[in-house]
Amino acid sequence: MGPVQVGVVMGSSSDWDTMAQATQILQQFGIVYEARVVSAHRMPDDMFAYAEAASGRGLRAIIAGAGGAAHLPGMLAAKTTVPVLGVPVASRHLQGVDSLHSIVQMPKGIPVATFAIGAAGAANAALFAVAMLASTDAALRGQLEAFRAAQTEAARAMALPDTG
Ligand code: RP5
Repeated sequence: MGPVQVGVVMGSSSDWDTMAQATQILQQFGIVYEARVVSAHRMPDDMFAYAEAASGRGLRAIIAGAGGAAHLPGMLAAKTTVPVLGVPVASRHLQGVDSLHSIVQMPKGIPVATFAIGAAGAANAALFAVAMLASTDAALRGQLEAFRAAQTEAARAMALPDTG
């Protein structure tokens, strides 16, 4: 196994069910990743240390998921030039709209690529990271094309109930 290419971080273990959708995709494509809890408000020093070390450790992307006042992706992005892909996790009271707005509304100058709320966003963030890595890896690009082709075939094979 080579060096870690993608970091998957989240604000709490309660985000794991959502963020596991990202790690499953990375596993499927054979990407070397790590998954960690790095809470922005409960462990801010650890969060900054993680971001500051990311480039030197060779990380090519950081997928960061958080819910509520979801400042984790933006604060990571403030401390590293490694691309940060933000995943809004569904929250208890506002169903993740708060998370989405917290992540997507970055002021000009520090970008966070923001994905859909919840499981689809986590999976798509991982697929986006795969696409980024595939831009310099022909074998991985082939894997991504095969994934898309299989998805197309599955959609073509979809059957609907007989409605007469
Ligand atoms: C955020 O607060 C986490 O990302 C999580 O989505 C949310 C709730 O965390 P817990 O109270 O479940 O630990 O920091």
